[in-house]
Amino acid sequence: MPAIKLNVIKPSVNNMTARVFLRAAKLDFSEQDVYGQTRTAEYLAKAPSHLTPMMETADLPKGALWESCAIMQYLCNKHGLDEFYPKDPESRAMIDSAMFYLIGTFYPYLARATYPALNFPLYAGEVGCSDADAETKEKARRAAVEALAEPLDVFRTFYIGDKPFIGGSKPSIADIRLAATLEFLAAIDYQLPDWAKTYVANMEKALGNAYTEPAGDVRGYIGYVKSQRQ
Ligand SMILES: N[C@@H](CCC(=O)N[C@@H](CS)C(=O)NCC(=O)O)C(=O)O
Repeated sequence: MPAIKLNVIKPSVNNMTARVFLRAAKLDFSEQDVYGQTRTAEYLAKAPSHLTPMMETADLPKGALWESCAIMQYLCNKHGLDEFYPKDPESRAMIDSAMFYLIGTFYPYLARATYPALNFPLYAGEVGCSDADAETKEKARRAAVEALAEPLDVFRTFYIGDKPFIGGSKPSIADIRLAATLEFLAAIDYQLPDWAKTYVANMEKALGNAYTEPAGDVRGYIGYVKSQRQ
């Protein structure tokens, strides 16, 4: 029985992040599909956040860890995976900054822009989750779509620069987080700039099936929701 169990919801890019990482890092793990089970008493007893991805391992003080980036950081620290998460403080600071910027700034816009098309619930307090009419909700969604371009370009100009990846010549955990996130934009036929298309293609090429297999679940789900729309 592997020491690591990853609880996942397969259509999610937050989950895709951890799923790609565990495969790319060649760690021994098992995967449990918990779609529809995150609010059961059994799951909540382990993870009161009811979130996925959620990793279980006896090594952790509470046996459980959620937040995709924290899972990757922990596993890199635990297994000395410096190629994904450099130890040098300055290089590591750039990886951490890229991941926090993604989770704190880019992802909220992306969720508001794509979740309605994906049939995912929006967060309480958002226009899209309110009793506003459909036109008002769509106006708010379009504002989120518009807002994506600026932080997306910051990944190009600041974090990636003239290197192929945020991590340099090889993908880092921040690259896994960014590439997985960009997959959701297909749900709204967002016109990714050419550099971003090349970047995602290079990620898939560099990581091979470790990327393609979990990406297949996200892409399959997007294909399904799009087919339901027609
Ligand atoms: N910032 C978190 C986001 C996690 C998250 O929002 N997970 C969603 C799926 S996309 C979830 O598990 N929702 C199930 C629920 O809340 O019951 C991460 O990167 O892991």
